[in-house]
Amino acid sequence: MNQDVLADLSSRLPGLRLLTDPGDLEHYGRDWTRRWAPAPLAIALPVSIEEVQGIVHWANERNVALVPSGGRTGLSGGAVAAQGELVVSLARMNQVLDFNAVDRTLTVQPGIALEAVHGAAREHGLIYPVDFAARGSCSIGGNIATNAGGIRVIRYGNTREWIAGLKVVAGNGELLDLNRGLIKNSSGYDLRQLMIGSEGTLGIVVEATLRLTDPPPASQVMLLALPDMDALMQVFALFRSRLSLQAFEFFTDIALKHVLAHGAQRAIDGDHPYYVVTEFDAVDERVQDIALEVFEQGVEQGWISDGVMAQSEAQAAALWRLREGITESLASHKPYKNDISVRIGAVPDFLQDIQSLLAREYPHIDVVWFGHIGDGNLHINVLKPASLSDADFIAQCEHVTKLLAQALQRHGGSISAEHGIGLVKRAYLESTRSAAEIALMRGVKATFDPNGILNPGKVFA
Ligand code: 2HG
Ligand code: ZN
Repeated sequence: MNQDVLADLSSRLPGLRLLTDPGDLEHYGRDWTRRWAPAPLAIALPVSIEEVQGIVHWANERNVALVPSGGRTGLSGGAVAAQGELVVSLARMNQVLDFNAVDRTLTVQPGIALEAVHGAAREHGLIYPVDFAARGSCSIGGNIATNAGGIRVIRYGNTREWIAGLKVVAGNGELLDLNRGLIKNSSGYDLRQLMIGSEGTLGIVVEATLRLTDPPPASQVMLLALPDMDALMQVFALFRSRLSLQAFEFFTDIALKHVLAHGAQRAIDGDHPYYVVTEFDAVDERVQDIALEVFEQGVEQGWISDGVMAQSEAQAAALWRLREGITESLASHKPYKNDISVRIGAVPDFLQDIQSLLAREYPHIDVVWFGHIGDGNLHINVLKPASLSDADFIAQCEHVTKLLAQALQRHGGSISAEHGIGLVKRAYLESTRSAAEIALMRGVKATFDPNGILNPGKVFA
């Protein structure tokens, strides 16, 4: 049966590369979540927009579900193919197509890695400023599909700020050329923005024109140790009032324990419950003095217990590793991940609320807190104890996530700040989106993908 379907696809698109080896099905059938057993029909590796269109037209006619696939570093199951879907990997469409010096844009294919985009921008003396730890493995198409955020959002915003144009094959097979690099365009609905963050449920990104910008001035990186969670936002307000921040990230002592066990270097002695890595513009010596002044002020107020300022690029990288290495250092513990956000102003009350909730609900389980606290975005990784089965552990975490979702509703937050809804957060979409909004979203889905072939089951059931 599967053979017949694939033979049909091959006769329709004779040049299309298809993979069906069990190892490939396993590799391309999952993302960084490990909850679902991969079971795709096959993997298609198109090399052109025409081939992508051909696949989508064929899938509509034959009623075959498609899972668009980038670097599969996602954490919400958005790229999982566990139901006999055809995975459409954009891995072979990974070239830089154009650089426009006047527009300051870079046009790329969707399968290019974020790190390669960074490199291409740098070759022209510019930067593409969205950045995060998975930069080497994730693809720009996947970044666009989730409106990826990362560690520089505080300065530069999310992916959506940097997409000047998008070519997309919609669920009905039509090729849309959206916004075409325009800075100003008030001619109707902005379908480009609708595509960004749609998790492969409305269309497949086949080309993107990225906005580039000037590199930031020289910067300074500091690691701070804090005595309690309340101090986090106090220190943030203090640093932001005097310094021009490029990043403000936090993590807890448990995160530090794991990242150190994974090879990172300790930078501050002693036991401290909370840490902050911050980076700020440091154009001249004066900024160093201001940073020290601000640091002293924080110490006097009792908000900062210790700190270190990087003395070299290597030391700055070592400090960043303490934050950026967390996800990898936790992977073997099969963490259950929450990726939540509230307005920056709501963070202190929200933290109070959920701190007691999590302490009560996970009394004997390690809960690792970290994330982009300067954006109001918190990552909570709950580590599976060896004594619990996968199923029991997930059931317990789902129960707590329901309570967390209620807290988010009370505080006006979001159940997914930057990782997307995918399969993992689907049951909680109603907690932070109204019934009216969801009904409109379903309508949008039906318009772009009338036969429901694009990433079915993701975002909505
Ligand atoms: C990060 O900020 C990523 O490091 C991953 O968004 C977060 O592993 C996580 O929960
Ligand atoms: Zn993050």
